[in-house]
Order: sequence, then C-alpha cells, then structure tokens
Amino acid sequence: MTADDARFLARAIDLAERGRGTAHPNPVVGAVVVRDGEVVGEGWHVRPGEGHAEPIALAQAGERARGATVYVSLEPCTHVTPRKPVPCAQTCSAAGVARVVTAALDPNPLVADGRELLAAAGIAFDVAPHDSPEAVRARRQNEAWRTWIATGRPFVTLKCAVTLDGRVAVPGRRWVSGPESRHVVHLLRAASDAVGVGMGTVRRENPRLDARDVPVARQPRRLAFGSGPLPEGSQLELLSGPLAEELAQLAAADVQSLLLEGGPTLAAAFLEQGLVDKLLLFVAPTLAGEGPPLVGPLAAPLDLHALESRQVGGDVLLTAYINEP
Ligand code: AOF
Ligand code: ZN
Repeated sequence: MTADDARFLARAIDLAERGRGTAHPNPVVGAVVVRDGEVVGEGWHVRPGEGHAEPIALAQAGERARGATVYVSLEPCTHVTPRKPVPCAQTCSAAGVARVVTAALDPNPLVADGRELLAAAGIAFDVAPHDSPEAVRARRQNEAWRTWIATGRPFVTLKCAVTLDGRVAVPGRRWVSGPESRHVVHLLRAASDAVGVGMGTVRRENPRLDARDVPVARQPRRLAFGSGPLPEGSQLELLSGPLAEELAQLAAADVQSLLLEGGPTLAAAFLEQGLVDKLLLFVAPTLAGEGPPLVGPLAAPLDLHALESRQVGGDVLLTAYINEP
C-alpha cells in the first residue's frame, strides 16, 4: 500500500457515502478507476437493484480501464443474483483491470473470497492493512450492515447522557445534556433503523423516540423492551420476548441498526447478554451528587476499545466499541 493507494481508497470511501440512506439494506460502496495515476472513472452503489460501484466506475472509464487499478471500499462481489448476472470480480476481469485494491473484505456469506477468482483472471489483489485508517473507516462506514449480515442481529448502539459523576438524571432537571447534544441524538435517530428504550423509561417519561427538527427520509421503528402495558396513546411497539429473539426478528425485518436510549436496567440486560456493540456517552459538565448510574450492576467488569472523544456544545461525546465491526 503506497500513499497513492491510501489516497484513492479514501476517495472510494468518500464516494460510498453518496449512497447513504438509499443503498439500504445494501452496504454503501464506492469505487475509483485509476490509470497511470489519473482517475478515469468513479462510481458508487445508489440503491438495491441498481448497479454496484465497480461496474459504474468501469463503464465511465471505458477503454481506459484496460491495465488500470480499481480501488473499492468493499471487496468486489463474486455472487450472482437474478438482477445482477455478472459478479463485480468478473466485471473487473472482463474490463482488463490489472489490479484491485480494497479497504474491507465482504462478510456476506453469499460472497465468496474474491482472491481466487481475481488471481485466476491474472488480477493483482490487495487488501488495506487491517488497522490502517482506510480499513478502519471502511469497516465503520458499514458497521451496522456488517454486523447484521454476519450475525443476523442488528448492530446495537447504547446511547446515554451522563453527568461528570456518572448519573443519568439530575435532581430537579428535565435534561442532562445540552441542546447541541440533543440535536445530535435526533440525527442519530434519523440514521437508525430502530430506536428502543426499556419499560422503566416508558413509565417514567412516555417518550416518543421519533427524530425531530432534522431531515428524515424515514422515521425509525420505535420500540419498548419489557412487559406491558404501554401507556395510553403510546406509539411505541412493545417487544416482550427474550432480547436475542426479538433482535433476530428485527434483523429479519431489515433492521440493521438499533439505537438504545436507556435506562440502566435495559442497558445492563443488553450488556450482560453481549448484545451491545458500541457505546455513545454524552458527558455533561454537571455533578448530580445523587441519582441512577449509567448501568446497573454487571456480573463482571467490561473493557471497551477504540475510545474517542469530541466536543458537542458544552458536552463531550465519548465513543467506544465493545464489538468493532
Ligand atoms: C460490490 N459492489 O457496489 C456492492 C456490493 O443484492 P445484490 O446482488 O446487489 O448484492 C448485494 C451484496 O453485494 C451486498 O450484501 C454485499 O455483500 C455486496 N455489495 N458489492 O462488489 C457494490 N454494493
Ligand atoms: Zn458487486
């Protein structure tokens, strides 16, 4: 991997983002065709049933694809579907491509390792080193899809707002975090396939859980986990079965991402069953002095990875993974 390889992969990853929102339930994928250091074709997967990223970029390149390198954010597919009779690996070979560089392997069980297919066609194949910035970005870009396709359950993000002393409520106040953080939460809801809370939170706050004051293509499914009844007029769906079974059913209905918004009992239940993949913690500059903790008692301490922080208004948003994609 040269610096140019990294740069063109980064471009492919950027292009993939143009399919965000429309490619679902497919992953977002971008491709760049480069000949003699010059970009001669670009493409991205717009929506299911329409072209994959590589054939679109290769069509743009035309004859210039011969001897070129294809940079693609996700490994070229090898499978055939009624709508797509030619796998992308084969399209690359037919176009006379010399080399394929990808940022992430495809965890879809339908997609076989493309290495052999490409090698048989005399195409060099490189995968970005697992911990390189491009590889990490490409996997995170499709983190929900990767978990959903590989495990048959949604990617679960636990989101909480806490005080500096780790409380999820402040006596006498309605909100823990500031308005900028609450805006980010509405963006997160709009980007999630489902949003859920526990029945404790439903009884206390009767939340709506819809995305408000942000552009929404499609409102998330709004879920309450636990035993009913729901309050009169609640628009939430009540899910009372074992969590793992409820998640499998959500996945079967194309729910790839679930945003959990508390509280401590539900958080502990999901964490104890290994069902949380990512934690988003909005930390507000307040000492509550008393109040419920972020998470109820756990059987054993839990270590997270890839901890990062960023400022959101007067709060700090901490991100960490339990299961990195
Ligand atoms: C690629 N390039 O642009 C995309 C890929 O239903 P299909 O036939 O469109 O296949 C979808 C699967 O193909 C998807 O789950 C993923 O494994 C792969 N997506 N592959 O080579 C692309 N979107
Ligand atoms: Zn493909």
